[in-house]
Amino acid sequence: MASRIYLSTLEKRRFQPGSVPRTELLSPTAATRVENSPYTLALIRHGGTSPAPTGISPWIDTGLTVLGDPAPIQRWITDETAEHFRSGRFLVHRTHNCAMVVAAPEDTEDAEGTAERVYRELLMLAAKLRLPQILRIWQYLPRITAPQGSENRYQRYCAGRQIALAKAGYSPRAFPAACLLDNQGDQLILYALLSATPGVQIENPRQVSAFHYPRIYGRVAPSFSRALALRGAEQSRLYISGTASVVGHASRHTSVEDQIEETLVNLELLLESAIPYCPRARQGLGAIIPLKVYLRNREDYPQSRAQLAARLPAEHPVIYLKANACRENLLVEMEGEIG
Ligand code: 3EB
Repeated sequence: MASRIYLSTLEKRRFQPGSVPRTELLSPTAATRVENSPYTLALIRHGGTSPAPTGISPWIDTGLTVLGDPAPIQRWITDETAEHFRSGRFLVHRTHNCAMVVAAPEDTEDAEGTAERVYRELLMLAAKLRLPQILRIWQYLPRITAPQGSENRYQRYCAGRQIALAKAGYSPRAFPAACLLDNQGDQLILYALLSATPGVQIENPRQVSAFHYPRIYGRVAPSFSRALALRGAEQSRLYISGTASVVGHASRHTSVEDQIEETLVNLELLLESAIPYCPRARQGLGAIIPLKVYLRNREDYPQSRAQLAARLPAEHPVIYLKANACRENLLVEMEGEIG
């Protein structure tokens, strides 16, 4: 059989470097219309009931409670055909250059063991898919601040996560952008964006890198980057970690108003640091679509909404979710991407 010399148009597109997904916001009805599109990588839904992925479909349910208006669906779109299949505990949505993978393992009393196992499986899957870079990870852990021994579950989770990453030889310079909050359910919900090419780590000059936090917050520091930038063929993306009212390494302020203001200062400075790698970061907070805001107390929603409306462009899409951050004194956390 003659060897193939020419690449088809589809193959050429597949081998174009830096093909990364972008996102758009859709109504639930519009999202249902594109669930079978070959270019739909994943559909992220908040406020749904069943977080466990059952059949093979692009839907990813966070199971989190939405505050205020129903949240739009965030569609991750690729310019290559996406495939959807199961691999072990994970549901995989992939193209040649990237994947969104999701798992909802049963939570155990031992958050360290849970984290070590799921990260080990995630890293093995990433290697198998030849998409070794974890760019972004979303993690929702039940009872995040409940005690476990002399520590709490978040601190144990940090230990398990670090053990698995270190065993795989994962460099702190490549730590994913992450968020880690609680959910009201009994499963850890974890989904991650994997890539063939590494991102550029962006840290925040007014915050100590999380992986250098002192031991007062736990025996093992959290393994995440403040943000990762990924150079695309046409446009760069920025994946922004959960950002809170943390200055240096300490939580600041007791009121939600002040925490929101401090969080926005953190986000703005992080974006400024990212401009060389993602020019759209110059547009500031308005470039983060949607901005996701996690609130510890649902009573803080009206105040938060009014405060953010004054700081964002008119009609800017913000999704408010009820979730507890990993430190009890943090009332708010925000994340998103420049997709
Ligand atoms: C902070 O700045 C807030 O452990 O994966 C934010 C994002 C936070 C991710 C994680 C923790 C994590 O430390 C908490």
